[in-house]
Amino acid sequence: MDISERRKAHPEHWMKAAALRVLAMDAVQAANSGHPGMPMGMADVATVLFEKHLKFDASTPDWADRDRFVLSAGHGSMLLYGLLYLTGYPEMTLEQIKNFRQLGSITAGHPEYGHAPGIETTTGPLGQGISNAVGMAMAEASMAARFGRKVVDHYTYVIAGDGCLMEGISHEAIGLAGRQKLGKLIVFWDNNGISIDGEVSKADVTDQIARFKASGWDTASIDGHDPEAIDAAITAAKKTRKPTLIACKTHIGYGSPKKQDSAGAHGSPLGAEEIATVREIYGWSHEAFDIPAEILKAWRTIGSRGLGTRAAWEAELSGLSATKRAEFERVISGAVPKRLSATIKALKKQISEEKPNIATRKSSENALAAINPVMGETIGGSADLTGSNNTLTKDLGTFEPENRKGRYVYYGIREHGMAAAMNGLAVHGGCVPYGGTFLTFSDYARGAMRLSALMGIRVVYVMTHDSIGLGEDGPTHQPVEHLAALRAIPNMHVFRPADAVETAEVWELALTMQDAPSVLSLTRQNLPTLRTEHKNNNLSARGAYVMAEAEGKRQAILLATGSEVEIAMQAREMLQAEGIGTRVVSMPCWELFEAQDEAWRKKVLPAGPVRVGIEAGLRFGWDKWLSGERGLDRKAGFVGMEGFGASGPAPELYKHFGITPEATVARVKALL
Ligand SMILES: Cc1ncc(C[n+]2csc(CCOP(=O)(O)OP(=O)(O)O)c2C)c(N)n1
Ligand SMILES: [Mg+2]
Repeated sequence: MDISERRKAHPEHWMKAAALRVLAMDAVQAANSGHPGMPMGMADVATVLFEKHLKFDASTPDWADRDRFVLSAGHGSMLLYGLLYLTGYPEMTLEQIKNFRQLGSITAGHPEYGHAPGIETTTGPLGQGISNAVGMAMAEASMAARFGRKVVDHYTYVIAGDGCLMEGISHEAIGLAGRQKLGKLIVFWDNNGISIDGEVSKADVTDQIARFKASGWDTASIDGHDPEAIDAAITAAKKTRKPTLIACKTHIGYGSPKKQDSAGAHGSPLGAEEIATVREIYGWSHEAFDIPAEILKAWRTIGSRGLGTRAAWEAELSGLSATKRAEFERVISGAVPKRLSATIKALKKQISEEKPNIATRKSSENALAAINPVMGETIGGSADLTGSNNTLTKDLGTFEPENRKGRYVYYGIREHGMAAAMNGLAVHGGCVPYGGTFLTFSDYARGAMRLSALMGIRVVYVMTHDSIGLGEDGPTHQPVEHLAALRAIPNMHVFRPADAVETAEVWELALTMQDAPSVLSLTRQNLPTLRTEHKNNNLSARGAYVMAEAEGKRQAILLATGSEVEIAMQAREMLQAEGIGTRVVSMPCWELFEAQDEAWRKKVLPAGPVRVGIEAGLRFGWDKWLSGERGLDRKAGFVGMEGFGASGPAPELYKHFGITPEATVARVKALL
């Protein structure tokens, strides 16, 4: 069917979809940058979805029970901005559309979470959106089990491109979704056969339908420009108990004589002349950014279609018992329960009395055993290392199709998919995800971890086996550059607790700080309890603090994190015995220390003494604390790794690589 026939067959639909197409063409042209091809190709699918199926109310974008819509093919951002503007999301004004991709506008190059209501997650790095959506659908299922279908009953829709499906992360995501039978997850694949380098077939001949089927999905193949076929496919997909892939055969740059079906439509303006031609083909006679009243009205009617449903939903919410309703509102707001603080204090007190000699991964499990019963919104999990990451606590139950009340997810060996799903759980709201793997495999999750930080969302990465201290598994498994690499991500809190007390403290911080993700770097090897005197205050909250003060004249400061604080304490004993006054500073979180005022930082790191940093990782980044912050190059030293580790028992490795109290003492003395 050519365009003139399509226009005749569905004139009203055509004009609504044309509005989306024209806005995309014009905004990209005005910005002289952007991606018109994808919105022009997927406008029909988006129009039918919003008009006939999506449950939303543009006037109340944060309605907790709205359907989620994820534009995984984030380069097509103008499709999303156009939808939000046309349906009447208050913040998405025509002014913002005109300022597409300009500094300070909410219409960024790729959709950014937090810029405007209606942008459910940040997309652009291909494959992330579809993988976030898996987490959103999991959150929906979990919330429904906890609060009932009367208040939680929504779908998650995704538009994904060839790129999203080619990315490895999609394989992890669809495997997880298939296993979890996420029947309310519906993915539209913009099957246009084109990516930046030209025909997709140059690089990929995967039978996507067969791949999704093999992963436990339902599938459908439709003409992505036929509104009736789109409607029928969505109606069918909503009924099944499996997630559904709807392969939509489309034309990139639909209607552009020069660019349709070519990579030329992907990521550059069509040009004024071509745009004029396309307008004619569309039957669109209006100026740029001029949406005729009648068409805008039709779109606004779509935007307010959900008003009644939302009002009814609010009545349902009021019908919940007071306790349940308060709990629902609390978890949606993201606030931690009041009991959390007292729970952590009690745990800390118990630890300082019992003084266990345990790995911080075990301390983390103990902290979770206290936290999980008071925080019904935690959703734990691990990428097939449950017994090693110590992420499972009693009574969580397994999250699975037969038990949506379960709060523990077996993510499988899918670090990246796990991290992206956790992002989805977090942005959905009502869930606080944490998930484990070995610290060294943070590399495999990093793409999604960076987005947790960029979005500023509460996701807790439980990363155990955090140094050569893991021993015999050797250098493939021993992180050396990872702490530096994670600290390099803005807005990521990297916690490396020194003992069981600090571990309890950093868990409290990770759960309380709603606007940043956290990495908990935890040991495999046992560590003594260093904080033997109970303090109600969360000392880790300031990032670094004096763990042991110098006796006599303060000549040295040892700065250490995690397992190396014990080494610092032993080195201090030896130095004090020789009359060298030595302070030990524990630094469980650089980022929080950085955020303290100068007075605190100066108190912890005064000018003058020799400073030696101790961490079983690379020095990269440490000089900020050693020679910066009132320190001096000639008085700064570091005890740590200089390259990859080795396979062997942990105590021997520490000796072999010279991360010992003796080496620390020698370093201090050489600098005095
Ligand atoms: C992880 C990642 N790699 C590369 C890119 C750069 N990139 C943006 S769009 C694109 C091609 C996507 O092709 P497709 O999904 O088919 O989109 P279409 O051209 O059909 O709009 C690429 C490689 C990216 N955004 N993310
Ligand atoms: Mg494509």
